[in-house]
Amino acid sequence: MRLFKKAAGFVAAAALFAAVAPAATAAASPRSTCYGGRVCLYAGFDYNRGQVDHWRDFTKDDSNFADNNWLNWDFSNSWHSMNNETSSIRNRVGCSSTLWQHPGYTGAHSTFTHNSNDGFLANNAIGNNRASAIDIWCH
Ligand SMILES: [Ca+2]
Ligand SMILES: [Ca+2]
Ligand SMILES: [Ca+2]
Repeated sequence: MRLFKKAAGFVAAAALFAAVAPAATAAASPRSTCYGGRVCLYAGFDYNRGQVDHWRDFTKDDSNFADNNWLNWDFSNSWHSMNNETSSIRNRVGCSSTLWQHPGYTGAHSTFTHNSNDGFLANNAIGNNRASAIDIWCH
């Protein structure tokens, strides 16, 4: 009886693990949720839904994306430059933030208020695949 209980417990634990494993994988990147205190940028439209999950988040200004790589879904380095590739954005940083076309905060730009989302930058002044710098106003 004691042995049976142990075996049953193991089966239940294994079933639970199988059930939660896919959800844990999906929640690893901010594809569905951008964490508070950050601006999340995505290489694809619609926050990378259905696409390769290249993303990166920022807590303060960055004047030049040329030395930044996208992260993968599991937070590992994609070794793929994020310069001129941003296609969607979520702002959870607590203030407005501006994407700029050129390094050093020049050229075309678009500003996104706190708690805003834009899954399609092609119809914004910054445009698709052009952002090279981010200005976060609260710092
Ligand atoms: Ca892109
Ligand atoms: Ca848009
Ligand atoms: Ca650019």
